[in-house]
Amino acid sequence: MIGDKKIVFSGVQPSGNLTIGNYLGAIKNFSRFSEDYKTFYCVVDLHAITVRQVPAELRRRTYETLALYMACGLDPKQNTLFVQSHVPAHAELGWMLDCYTMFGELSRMTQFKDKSAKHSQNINAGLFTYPTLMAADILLYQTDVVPVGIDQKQHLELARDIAMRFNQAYGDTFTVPEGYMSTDTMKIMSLAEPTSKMSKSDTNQNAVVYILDSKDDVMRKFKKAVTDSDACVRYSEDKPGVSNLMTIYRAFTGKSFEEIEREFDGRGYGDFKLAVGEACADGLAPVREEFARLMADKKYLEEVMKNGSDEAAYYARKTMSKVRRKIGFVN
Ligand code: AQP
Repeated sequence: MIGDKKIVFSGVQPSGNLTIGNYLGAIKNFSRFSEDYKTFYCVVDLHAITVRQVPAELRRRTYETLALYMACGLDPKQNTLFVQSHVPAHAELGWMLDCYTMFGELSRMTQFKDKSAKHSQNINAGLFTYPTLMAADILLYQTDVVPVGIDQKQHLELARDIAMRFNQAYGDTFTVPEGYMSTDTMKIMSLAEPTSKMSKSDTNQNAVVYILDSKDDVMRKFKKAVTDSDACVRYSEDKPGVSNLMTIYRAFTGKSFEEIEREFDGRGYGDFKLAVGEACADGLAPVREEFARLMADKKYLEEVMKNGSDEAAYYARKTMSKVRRKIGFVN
């Protein structure tokens, strides 16, 4: 707790252009907490270097991700917005928690298996210990709630296990966090391969809708989206393409699946895809406009980063002093 408020932490990697998966699964939910919780939203650049990044692009995307947070409605006066590498305690606690995390636990992480398969030339130790750094991010702020997409559920479980293990060894040190997964949009799937997650690092540009895509691009991508030969708009596990489009349409319009099925009853997929594209492009338009305005003022973004990291570092220091004392380091 900070004052009488519970604590929320979450982060997004500046590892590519952000997708509507990142938006609907994570960032859009962040602002739900701004009023009643003390919120820390971080651009997790240390995580991004677990796969190779072009330095100039990483720098640009770090600014962009921060600007997107704000364009999606996060006011820096109400939320602590900052960059992970600006608060060295993340890496420090990450190392300490590495020593309380088992090799077997990390070996079971499905994201590690997926990413090692995808980046077989660069299976580095950071990719392996990524979940421990994520645990450090969360535990550093004594976080109560972590809003994430369902792909992060396993990592979150591990963070809870590490917190409980540490608390058992040294007495109450960390708050054990809970995940918050918005059931509506916890996993947005690829438009080209609707059984896989939509991912910002996907090389197939038609599979992914980016938050900053132009309306033309959004419309074109939805037009090409994989569906099935059934020509019936119905939500069903055996219709992953159509169900994914319905999930996206529902998120942007607020309509229920039943309403959507009624709306497109007897109409082909062509009409449906057009409507999904329109709803998505219209929903993203204000974000795009605000993003452009913010990116034109780099000084302001730097001021937000600085204020955010000063505040985050203040709370991080409190946890670190407790952790150091418990472990037995000389003060
Ligand atoms: N497709 C998705 N559906 C719902 N939520 C999603 N998230 C990501 N993709 C989807 C959520 O977005 C937050 C930030 O994700 P991240 O940047 O930490 O990395 P990620 O989960 O690895 O996302 P990507 O897009 O797949 O990145 P790359 O391609 O770089 O690995 C998280 O809360 C995540 O759940």
